[in-house]
Amino acid sequence: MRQGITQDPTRHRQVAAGTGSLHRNETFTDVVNPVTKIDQIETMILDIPTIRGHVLSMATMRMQTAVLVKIKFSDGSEGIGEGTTIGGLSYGPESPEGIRSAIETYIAPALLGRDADNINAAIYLIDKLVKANRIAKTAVEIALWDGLGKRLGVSVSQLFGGAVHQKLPVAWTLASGNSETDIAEALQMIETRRHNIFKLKIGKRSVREDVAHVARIKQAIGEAASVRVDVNTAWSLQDARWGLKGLQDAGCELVEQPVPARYRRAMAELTSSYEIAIMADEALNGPEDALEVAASKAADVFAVKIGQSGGLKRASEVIAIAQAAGLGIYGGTMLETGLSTAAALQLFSTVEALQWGTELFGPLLLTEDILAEPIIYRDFCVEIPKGVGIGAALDPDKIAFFRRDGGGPIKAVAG
Ligand code: MUC
Ligand code: MG
Repeated sequence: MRQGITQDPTRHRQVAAGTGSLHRNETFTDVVNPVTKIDQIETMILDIPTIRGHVLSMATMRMQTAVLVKIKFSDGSEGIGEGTTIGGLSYGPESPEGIRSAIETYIAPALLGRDADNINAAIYLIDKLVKANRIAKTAVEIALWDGLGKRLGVSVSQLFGGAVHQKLPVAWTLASGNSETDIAEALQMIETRRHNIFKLKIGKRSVREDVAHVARIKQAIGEAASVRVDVNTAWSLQDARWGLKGLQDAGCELVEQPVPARYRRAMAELTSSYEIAIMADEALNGPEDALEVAASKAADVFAVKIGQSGGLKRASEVIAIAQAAGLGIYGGTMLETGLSTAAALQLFSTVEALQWGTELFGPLLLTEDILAEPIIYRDFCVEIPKGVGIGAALDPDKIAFFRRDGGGPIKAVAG
């Protein structure tokens, strides 16, 4: 345990509520209605095995690593958050270790002693002090929303204006690396009514082999389910022209991020040249990217990820840009545990039209989820967790079991 990250004492003052006497610099409002402060921020890394190898173009996952954040507030309330990426540093610019370090070293010290109820003030402060590091910011922001919801006795969806869905369609990713295994998995998911939307991970093999793999799976499942693919940036524009032509003919309905994130002109060419929908994922890092992608017509659909967007508030801004531009919306995932999945569901439940559904299946890819009450998946949908805050509580035994360091959280504590 590391302690001793202290805060400016002028910002943090214990108010003796109810004593009837005002301390120096205290106002009557402080005493009657004491401000809840951010008292302690704790981080930890969990390593949780996946149920099978998850083969993506840039990495094969056998383990998912999540960074958890617990915030304790001065009134005794708590909030929990998560920041998770995929495949170490192979998916994006933040690693689990970097996420934890950004929180401990820069974000937590700036927030200690601040007003816990003013999440906008916290977001603006951190954006000023910390550039990029969107997943780290997301983990902390989720914990702030969770704490606020719990103190007010409402769900985070309520804080975002209210849920308009109780459940949402949820896709499953077929990524065993083997067509026959993928077909068996898909048929079982359809049979048990768990999923009827499948996203296939491609981009590791040649374009020709990938198109054949997709065609085989689509043929095997027929009209019982829809098929989409995610190339995770693996193709050149030339590859993508052949790939899209073949995928379209195979009955695939959407291609996610076929070319690298910065190839906006290539994305625009593909979007205007084929009927098959083009979805932006890695290209969308917050509202500024969203505006650029929309303005340059470089996608038909946005995969909105709360972590990649920089938090729930920034994700809601990405959603607003998609809505204003008339683009489709898809609730994306970084294959997070139930914690961040619950937070994302709170936000997506407030969005009227999610034309492409969601892929918020992260907990199902893990050998065990870390929530006391698992998120419910049935009838091809995921249910929005009920309860206050993000609607999720951690299972302490599972946290203890999957912690990378086996104990001793690193804590920043208000002095
Ligand atoms: C991604 O790139 O979209 C989402 C589902 C899945 O299997 O991988 C992720 C990442
Ligand atoms: Mg993707």
